[in-house]
Amino acid sequence: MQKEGIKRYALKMAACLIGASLLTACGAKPKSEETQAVRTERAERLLANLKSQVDKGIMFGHHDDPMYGIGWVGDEERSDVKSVCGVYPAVMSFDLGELELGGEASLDNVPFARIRREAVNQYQRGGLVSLSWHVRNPKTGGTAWDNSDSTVVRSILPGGACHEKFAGWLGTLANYLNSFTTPDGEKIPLLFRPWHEHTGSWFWWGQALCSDDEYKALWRMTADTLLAHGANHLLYAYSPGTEPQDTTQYLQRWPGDDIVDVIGFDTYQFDRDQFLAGLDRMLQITTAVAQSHQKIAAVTEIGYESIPDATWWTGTLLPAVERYPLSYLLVWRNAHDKENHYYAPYPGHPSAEDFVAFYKNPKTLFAGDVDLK
Ligand code: BMA
Repeated sequence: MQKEGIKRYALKMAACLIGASLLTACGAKPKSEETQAVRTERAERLLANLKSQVDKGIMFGHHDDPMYGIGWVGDEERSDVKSVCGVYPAVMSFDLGELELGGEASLDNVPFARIRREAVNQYQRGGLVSLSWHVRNPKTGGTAWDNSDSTVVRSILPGGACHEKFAGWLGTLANYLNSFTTPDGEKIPLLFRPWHEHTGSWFWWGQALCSDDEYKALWRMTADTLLAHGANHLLYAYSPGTEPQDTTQYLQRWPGDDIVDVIGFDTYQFDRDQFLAGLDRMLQITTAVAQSHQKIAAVTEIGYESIPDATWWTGTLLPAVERYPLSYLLVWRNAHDKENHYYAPYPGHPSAEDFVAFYKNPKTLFAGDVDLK
């Protein structure tokens, strides 16, 4: 936690304690019921380890890595990355979209119980778990991509017509996150990456769909509500798309130094030259902001759909990122339910051999190379 964070929580704690002692004096509420106002030791340790890890190399990550891959779904102890190079990625991400609806499985049909189990496994092997949230549109009932109404963010902020409904969704989210525990009952630390790609306008929380202040208020409400529900084991990642041209634009909707721990961006290759130019600009921006705000820089999503370039890993990706102080880069999912929608190689894929060279490069880190516990 940064200084500002400590200050904020110290103030909160003082307010709680004063409130509690007054209430206790009237016999209304014992102190012990107050929300824990500081982050868990494990979360603080993860943050410190992520910071020191940056000098050692760049961790490789893959979305939904142990859940499914090309030609399989739901197997145990399987991963396309592991099948190609022998080990799991150092970072795994999962998506919580549709948790808010109260069902058993995510928008990509991954059971929430399995997400929790794999997250704990990944924590225990010393890796990092990141969670995104393609949350449905609370006003229209549409998906996260329903950008038909530009008043949704306003409507869920305090005083808005959908505030109570959305606060309920945050409560559901907090309860679920609070259940990510080790067998001895300790909550595992998690990197939460909400409200991503907000510099584009394809999600209901995007650039053209809310004001700067509304977006920032959305973040604060999210972090405060989760904490009020006891979710004190989270680090937070801020990840716009590649729209920002400079650090000022990157920080236009910055939620605050006291909330954010990891800063990054999401980018995908279509045209190689354009991709490399945008990637380099975003790396310069994020690593500069990371340094001036004492945050951790990462490429929160990256990839080249179906990797139609046999030497992409060591010929394009690695040379583009290796000179930057980055915590990790993460490629998106190997979908089993969408044709040619995959971002990591699988055995027999034309780029598999090059991926092994990427894995062997001392600059890249996989599970086994790191222990963030
Ligand atoms: C997108 C695609 C979708 C998926 C969504 C959330 O980029 O992969 O198929 O539903 O992410 O995981």
